[in-house]
Formats: sequence, structure tokens, C-alpha cells
Amino acid sequence: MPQMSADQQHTQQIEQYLQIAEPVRAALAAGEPVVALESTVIAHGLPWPANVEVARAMEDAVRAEGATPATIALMDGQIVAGLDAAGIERLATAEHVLKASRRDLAPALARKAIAATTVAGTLACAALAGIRVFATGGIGGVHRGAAQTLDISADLIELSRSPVVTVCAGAKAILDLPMTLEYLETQSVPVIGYGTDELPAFYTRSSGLPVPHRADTPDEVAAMAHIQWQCGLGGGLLVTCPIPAEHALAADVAEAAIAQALREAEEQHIRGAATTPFLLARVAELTGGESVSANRALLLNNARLAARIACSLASLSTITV
Ligand code: PSU
Ligand code: MN
Repeated sequence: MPQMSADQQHTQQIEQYLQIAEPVRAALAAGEPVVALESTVIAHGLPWPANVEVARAMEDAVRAEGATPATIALMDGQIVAGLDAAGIERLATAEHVLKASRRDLAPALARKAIAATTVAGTLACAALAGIRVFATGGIGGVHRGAAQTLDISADLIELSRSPVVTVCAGAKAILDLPMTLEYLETQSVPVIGYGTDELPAFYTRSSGLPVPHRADTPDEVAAMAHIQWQCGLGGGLLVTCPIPAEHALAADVAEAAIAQALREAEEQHIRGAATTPFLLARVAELTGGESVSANRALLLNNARLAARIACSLASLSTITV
């Protein structure tokens, strides 16, 4: 039998656990643009049937810009990069869908559990699949009171680890946003305001907090990523793109809902991995249908921008990380 190189053995090992959908595999092999999409928003972020509709609309937005979407989740003992329509439906309607961050990937695969991937989980899977651009809604961050609880999302570490451009609408003010920016600085993640000098706060376009870098076109973002990887600096880049103005919530509405959700989490002693889902669900309930349409608008906007960045990156010469 011919000898396999260590690299080939490694690839073969990963392939047992990684199912890349055919259109995604073909696009990657041809150096064509691919955008990873997360699945937490399908399983945990939005109510049914809005979740299925938004997941499909995000994929359509990516395709409309000339890129191939790859929605990522764990099913039947494999990481699936490029869920099909049936996979999306299954994720949206299954009873117990795990929330998988990087630490949960191996246990969930071993148990053949169905799991939606968080930003950290999706980034780790995208990197394994060789996907370089990822669109999400809001990232996790440093929680308020983290000086006591040490509750800091693994998203922030993974952003520094996986060589992927993440496009988000900033982070919700359920988090300590100044500390989140500090932590991203410590982790050496370039934070790039897209068409803005301030960190967007998900439902609202601005937090009043300056970001260190700015880009106004997809080409500018692609150039930054390309140079970071060509120079061997590794890791990811975070693009923060404000929600389109016509869909932004009034600042006082968002703030009131966030303040109440935080109070309730405190009263009910919500801790650890349950904290973010609790806060997100309460904020969504308290702002009613308005938050769902805002969420939809920013997700589609981010998918579109991510696709444009992926197209621009693909047009640059071969990338070596
Ligand atoms: N913030 C949002 N929407 C989300 C999340 C955070 O505005 O959907 C989800 C993402 O999946 C993110 C995760 O990666 O919550 C962070 O969870 P934790 O704080 O437990 O790391
Ligand atoms: Mn946490």
C-alpha cells in the first residue's frame, strides 16, 4: 500500500467527521467564493417559521452576489458544511438542539447529537472546511459583571484563532461592550467598522464606542484579510456592519428591553452557557415582532456583505495561511 503523508492522513481523519455539500466542495476546489452561515439563529435565534424563511433568504442573498452559501451544523456524527433544505427544516423543528461552541464539537459528534453552532463553533468548522468568510448576526462577548463571573464568550478567542472574516452587526448591549472591545484587542483581532467609525450595537447603528479600523468597500476588507494571511499573521478579522437605518430599533426601546432582561437573569440566577440564550429570548419577547424584523434585516445585510467580501477575496491571488 502506498505511504500516506501526515497531511493526507490528517485530511482523511477529518473527512470522517466533515461532510461538505457538493456545491460547496466544488466552489472551494475551484477557488470560488463561499460564505459560511451559522445555525444558532435557526435553532435558537428566531421563532419557527421565521427561522426557516430567514435561513433560506440568507442563502439566497449570498447566491445573488455570486457566492455559494454553506450553512453549518452538526448532525448524525458529522459537521455538515452546506445544509440542504431538509437539513435546515430538521434543525428548525427538532426538539432538542444543542448549542455547540468549540468545546462542544467533539462531545456532540461522539454522541451523534443534532447541534446548532455558535459563532465560535461555526468559525472552527468553517476553518476545518477551508471556508474564509462567515456571516452572522451578533457575536458573543464579555458579559456585564465578568470581573466577578469570568463569563467571556469563546467567540472572542475563536475570532483570533480561525483564519476567517466574520461579518456581524456588532454585539448587543446585553454585553459589556467596552470590555468586549478591550478583549478583542488583547486577542489581536482586527475590528473593522464597515462604513462607520463606531461599534454597532446590533439593534442600533451605534454604541458610541470607537472601533480601531474602518473599511468602506468589500475590496478594502478583502485586502486587509489577504495581507493578514499572506504575512502569516493568521487568525480572523471582525467586520462590524451597522443594521440598515430603516430597520434599526429606537435606542430607548432596545435599552429598556435589555435592562429588564438583565434584571430578570440576575433574579433567576441564570449562569454560564444558559445566559446568552436567556437574554436573547427575553429581549426578543420584550421588543415583540419589531426585533424579529430588525434581526432579519441585519442578517440579510450581513450575508450580502460577506458574499461581496468573499468574491473580492477570491479574485485576489491564491491565499496561503
Ligand atoms: N448574540 C446575538 N445573537 C446570537 C448569539 C449572541 O446577538 O445568536 C449567539 C451566537 O451563537 C453566539 C453565542 O456565538 O450566542 C454566544 O454565546 P456565549 O455567550 O454563551 O458564548
Ligand atoms: Mn459564557
